[in-house]
Amino acid sequence: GLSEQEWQKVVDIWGKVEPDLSLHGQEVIIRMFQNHPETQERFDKFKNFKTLDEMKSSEELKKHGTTVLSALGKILKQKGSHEVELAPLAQTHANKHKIPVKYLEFISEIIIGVIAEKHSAEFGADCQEAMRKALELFRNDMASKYKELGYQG
Ligand code: HKL
Repeated sequence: GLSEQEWQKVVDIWGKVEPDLSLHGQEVIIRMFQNHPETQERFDKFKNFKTLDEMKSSEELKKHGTTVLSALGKILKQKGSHEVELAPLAQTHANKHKIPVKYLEFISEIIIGVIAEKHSAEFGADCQEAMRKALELFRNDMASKYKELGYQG
């Protein structure tokens, strides 16, 4: 797990992300689609976007990005005691969307990259390390739930 100090770093940096959640969210989704095109295929409403312009001008994409980061923020703020928040998310991502853990790894690295770009001064090596650990814990717990639900992920 993470130490209290590490959780504090995670929660603090998230405090810098939150005022501009939709901008961060939009960036995360677009970058995930560009770096891992197979992820775009998973969304009926986005899979036909071809250009960066199309992605950038989609209010729906922006809204999705905002919802994803908002859900993630709620989880991170639980500092590991996220069972209640995580369970329904694992349920839909296993049974309905069938999202492999590998894709959760993709989005985790992209989230770290986007924060690093937008908040370089506040997101030093130790803070990045704490965030990486928090996202690893999130993924591990998603993976355990996946297995309970019979999805190998
Ligand atoms: N999704 C998340 C979080 C993540 C940081 C990791 C998260 C948090 N999702 O149709 C839907 C699809 C969703 C959602 C509705 C869909 C397809 C999908 N998601 C795919 C992914 C991928 C693969 C491209 C990845 C890596 C990923 C990661 C949160 Fe995800 N997602 C939703 C959500 C929420 C906003 C909704 C589901 C709402 C829900 O299940 O409530 C219990």
